[in-house]
Amino acid sequence: MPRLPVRARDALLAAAAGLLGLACVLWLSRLLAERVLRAELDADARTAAAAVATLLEQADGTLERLGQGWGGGCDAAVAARLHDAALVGLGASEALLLDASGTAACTPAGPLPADPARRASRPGEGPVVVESPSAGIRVSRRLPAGRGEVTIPVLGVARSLRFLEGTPGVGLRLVGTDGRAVPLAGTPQAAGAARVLGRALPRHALSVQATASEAAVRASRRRTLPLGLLLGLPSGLGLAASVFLARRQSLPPERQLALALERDELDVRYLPLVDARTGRCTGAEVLLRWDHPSLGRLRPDTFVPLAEETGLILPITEWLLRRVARDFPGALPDPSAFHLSVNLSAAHLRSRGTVEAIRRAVAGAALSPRQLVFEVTERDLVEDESAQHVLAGLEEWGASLALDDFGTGFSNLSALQRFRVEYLKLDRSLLSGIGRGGLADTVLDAVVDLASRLEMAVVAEGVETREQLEALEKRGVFLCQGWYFSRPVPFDELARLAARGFAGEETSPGAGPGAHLARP
Ligand code: G
Ligand code: G
Ligand code: MN
Repeated sequence: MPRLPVRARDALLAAAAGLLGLACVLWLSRLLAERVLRAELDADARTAAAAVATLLEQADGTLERLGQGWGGGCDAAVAARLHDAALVGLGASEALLLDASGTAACTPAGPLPADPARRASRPGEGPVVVESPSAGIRVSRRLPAGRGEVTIPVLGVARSLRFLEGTPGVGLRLVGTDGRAVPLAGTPQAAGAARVLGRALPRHALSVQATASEAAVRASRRRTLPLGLLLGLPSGLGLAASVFLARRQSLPPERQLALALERDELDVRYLPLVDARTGRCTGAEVLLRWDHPSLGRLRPDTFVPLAEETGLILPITEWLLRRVARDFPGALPDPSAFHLSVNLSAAHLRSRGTVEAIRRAVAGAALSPRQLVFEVTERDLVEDESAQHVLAGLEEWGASLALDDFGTGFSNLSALQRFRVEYLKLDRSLLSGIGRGGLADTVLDAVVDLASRLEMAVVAEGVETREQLEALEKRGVFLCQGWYFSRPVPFDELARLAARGFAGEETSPGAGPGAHLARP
């Protein structure tokens, strides 16, 4: 039997589709992580900007009050004012008053010596931020009429932004118009941040930026990863399964048939053969069925031609015989007198290994070759060497031969003389117009006459009505199969029918033929 496993290409395609599905969902979870992180940074920046704006406004007010009425110099009264304004107003212990030259300064503790370097570092007009890691942010204000400048540190900013300290890798900074950045809280991003979200202060030329490091970005992705996997794995698996099934469905029919054999999708039904004289079921014809995964139960005329064309009919018939050998004898009342007929095709007659394969398939079974009938159609009964070999081999083994579909093709009568054919099976088309005194009756007469002259037992196929049965009986044809008696049935049903028999009306009214049409 040919071994036809799942095509590697289908499996690979399905796996690729599954991975693609998983990747898409993971990518979406990554997008989600990015959005969440950005929303968090934006909220941080907004909160911090509001806090910084409030502090700067307070500082502006304080600076204004300090500057008013200062005429230069740094006596005890000025220092005390500076101390009160800074400390009381802003909680800042450091505050600085610079004179017009910008060098001499006054602190809450008293005068500072002139320092040219200090002047050089003075920024321009208006409230500004000076970078000063120890003191934090400084706010400065120029005094009117060039009297000098007042500057104080804005403390408390970092204190009010403590909320950020729990998030590693996330930091806040204040950025001036010159682009210089002062760290406010959290983790300062020294070597450039992976994500930056800024918020401008409404009344100062400053903005607050919330930053996240690469590590923080990764941590955020890690948070959405379980969700991504939870959704992505089933989606990926589902996608892989659908692709695999779609590939299976789109397989060429001959591959589907080969897989059917491998996957046990084939089944058999038994069509009872009845002797109308006694009503006894003396045998049955084995018929194939295919439970196709998407098309449902198929009858053999839809796939047997394909099986014959591709040569798959050989392994299929071997399977069928193994199945018959397994079913037999079941609960048959008289197994040794029972005949089972199996259809052979032209491919069987062409293959020299047929007899050996058949013998192997039923070896060890309770079925003897005498109980087997092999059906061959007229068309296939050609006089070539291998057909002769096969038919002679079957005969030698002890099996019988039936000529199927008789009356449909051109009968190769010379072939009939060469082979020992026990049965002629009248094709069911011969019965269709019967009993109306037309040509159909004449043809049936001639065929039955020919069969009896050839000294073969005649079997009528496709007996559906009482009229057909009577027409056959009138001509001496008693072996019948057809829906009048029974549809093809599973083996246990066959055994039941054989035990009960098909009694005629005269012996058992009501329970006779046709009263028990079994499912096909
Ligand atoms: O059961 P149904 O009427 O569908 O059968 C249709 C045809 O399929 C019949 O002509 C019958 O001979 C053929 N068939 C059924 N089973 C087999 C089989 O096992 N081998 C071959 N070669 N033909 C079969
Ligand atoms: O071709 P072959 O003789 O192998 O096939 C016989 C087929 O005829 C079977 O598939 C069977 O299902 C079908 N058959 C059997 N009895 C009847 C019947 O009474 N009417 C019709 N229409 N088909 C039948
Ligand atoms: Mn047949």
